[in-house]
Amino acid sequence: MISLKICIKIFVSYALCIGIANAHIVLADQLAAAGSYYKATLRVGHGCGDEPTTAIIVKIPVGFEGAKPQPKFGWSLTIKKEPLSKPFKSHGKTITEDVVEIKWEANSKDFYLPNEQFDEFSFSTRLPAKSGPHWISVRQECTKGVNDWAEVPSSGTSTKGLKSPAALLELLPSQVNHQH
Ligand SMILES: [Cu+2]
Repeated sequence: MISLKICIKIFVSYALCIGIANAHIVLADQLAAAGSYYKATLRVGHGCGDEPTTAIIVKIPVGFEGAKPQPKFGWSLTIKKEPLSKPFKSHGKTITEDVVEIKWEANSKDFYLPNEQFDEFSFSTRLPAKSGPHWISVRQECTKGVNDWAEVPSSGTSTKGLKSPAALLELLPSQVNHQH
């Protein structure tokens, strides 16, 4: 698996380096403003070994509010909700439970994602207000075998040396304090 490193300079003083693995499961946009509404696009670069992908299951991290999947033709959606330890307000209503898991599953083998191809699975969410790195765990199921993209480095944000890292999202401090 090849990976290269790119550095992005934001504003004058804020520089971030992010490892872009062209395989694995990574987010198309790995930088976002804390507290903003964000479209998370998970790019699935390969199958399990040579086996095609049959399902993608995303664990929505704590603090990511109101996650909503983008449907995919030929794939069924399952959305799992759980009660929140800290209810929050949205559009004047108190939200007491929220989405914790989204699953896309191919309806038949016609829709399996072959190892030779890539695809994207998206959901929208409101991001936590606190800046810093967040890791999104993804389970990839194939006709044979499973990849658990859940490894997180003990410190920092480099995924070097990790066999199946979780998808990294870096939240930048936001100037705007918008209450939706
Ligand atoms: Cu990979």
